[in-house]
This record gives sequence, C-alpha cells and structure tokens, in this order.
Amino acid sequence: MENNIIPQTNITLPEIAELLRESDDILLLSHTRPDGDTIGSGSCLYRALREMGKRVAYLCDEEIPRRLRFLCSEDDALFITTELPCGFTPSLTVAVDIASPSLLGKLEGEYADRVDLRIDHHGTGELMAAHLYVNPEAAAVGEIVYELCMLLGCRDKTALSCAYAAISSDTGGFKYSNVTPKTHRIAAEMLELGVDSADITQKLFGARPLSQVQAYCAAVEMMHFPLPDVAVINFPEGYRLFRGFTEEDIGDLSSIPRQIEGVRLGIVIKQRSDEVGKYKISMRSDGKIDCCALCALFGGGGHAGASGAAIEAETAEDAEKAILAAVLPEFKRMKEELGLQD
Ligand SMILES: [Mn+2]
Repeated sequence: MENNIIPQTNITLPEIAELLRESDDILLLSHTRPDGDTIGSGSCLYRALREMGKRVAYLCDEEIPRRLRFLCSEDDALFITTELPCGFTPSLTVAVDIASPSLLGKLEGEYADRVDLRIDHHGTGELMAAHLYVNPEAAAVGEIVYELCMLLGCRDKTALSCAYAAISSDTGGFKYSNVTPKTHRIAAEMLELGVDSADITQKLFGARPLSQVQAYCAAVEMMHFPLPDVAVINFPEGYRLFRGFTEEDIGDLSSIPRQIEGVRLGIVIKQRSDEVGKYKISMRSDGKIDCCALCALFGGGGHAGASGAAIEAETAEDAEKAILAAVLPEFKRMKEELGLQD
C-alpha cells in the first residue's frame, strides 16, 4: 500500500448519495476478470438505483463467471452487458472496485477518461475521476455500497444480498485478515434486514463443476516450494488446454497455497491466453507479508493480503524465475523486519 500514491478521497458518502439522487442515466462499470466484489457491489447499486426509478446501464468487458450470475440476473436475463444498450447516453459514470484504468480491460480506451465517480477500497491505483471515494479500511466495496443503500433508503433484500455476497467474496467467507469489526457489524445488520447468508455462501463457495475440482487437484499437484514458507503454483496454459479446463475452472487457484500449514506467501502464475508472453501473478498472505509491496515490484498492487500483477516473459519457467528473483530477497527482508522465524 505504501508504494503508490493513495488517491485522495474528495467526496463523502452522503454527498455520493445526493449525487446519485440527482443523476439519471447512470452507467456502472465493473473490472475485467470480474470477481464477487465488483459484481456484487455493482449489482447492489444497480438494483438500488433501479428501485429509485433511475435508468441504469452496467458494463463489464467480459462474460460473467457462472457462479456470479445469480447476482446480476433479473427475469433470467443478465443486466450486465459488454456494450452500452443503444440509445443510452450516460450522464454519470461510476467505476466499482476498479483501481487502475487497465482493469477496465477492453473498455479502457473508451471509458478510462470518462469515469465521474470511483468507489473503491484499493489504497493503490490510479484510476482518476472527478469524485473519488477510496476507503482502504473497507474489506470490500460491498461495505461501502451497503452504507450507500442505507443512505438512499434502499432496503431491498436482493440488493442487500448482492452487497453481502461482495463482502463474503472479498473476505473468503469472512476468513481473511481484511475482516474488521465493522465488516461483521454490517453483515449482522444485513442478516437483520433479511439477507440469507447460508444461501449466498452455498452459491459462492458450495457445489462446483467437477472440472473445477479437478483443476484444483492438478494445481495442488504442481505446487512447489522455493522456500519452506513460500508456495508457488505455475499453471501452464498448454496443460489447461490439454485437460480441457475452462478459464473459469482455474479462476480460483490463488487461495490454495495459503491453505498449506507454514506457508506465509502463496504465488500463483497463470498465462494469459489472449496475450501471448504475458503472465498473471496472484499473491496471497495472511496480511503480515505485504503482497501489495511485492506486486508493486512488477507494477501491480491490491491489498496487503491479496494482490496481483503481470509480467512478460518467453516461457512460464522464465516468468517464474524472474518473479522469484525479485520477490524472494524482498520476502526475506520483510520477514526479518517483522521478526518472523524460519
Ligand atoms: Mn474488492
């Protein structure tokens, strides 16, 4: 969090509520490779604004993963699209959970300079907007949109369920170090307002397609340990195609290394099939080892406990070598500084 400029929040939540009340034809944007927080928070806002009688469009540059579609469907149709519905001219564009312009994916060219309001919890990131609301204390943007719902008078159970899913998703089911007393207070209030936590938890973390579990097993098999407390999964794209796994099947591997006893840092490396020679890095820790600072070595960022970056390399092996060469010395230095024993 220290390595990048923290964007100055320049608007309060009541002011955002006022801005939304005054606006119509609102465009919501979610980030590429959408996760539960960006989709849950955006869908919560979408539903709250629709309830207020607003015209709303909602864009994400790619297909919504199957397990998240329950958040953004209405009458069996998805309300998130990849292109603006014809005739819709936004008067207010809101970026949800988007730290950097590149996270707009294919929408970057058209929208990077057109965001009016950025609602986010990433202390790093440089997506600019006239109105910035960035709260790194929030475990998920879901917490922020919940507070907005309260200010807007929205008590719609479905909208609140989306915000609950956003929080549950970004906290790994309320398990990660980003969870605060406030996270639980908000969750408790949501349950009091009728949110069905067991149902959402089952949809987010419950039954999965067999191919996804098989991909998970393959990832566990290929995990290795450059240091006793550092676990690496380097998942080759060729192997993914050979096994017939979808991108969604391998979408959720980053949580695996941290489940191994003694692992302080987990690194997952994946190829990007749409960009040859580019490798995506995900890092996870319990929040003591600062993944954000480690990912900043490659121009990435995120949170202390969960961050991402990308590098270019000839092969997956080269990518891993380059990553470890930069990360391991810094990891050792952090451990020393924290007084952590081997
Ligand atoms: Mn988030």
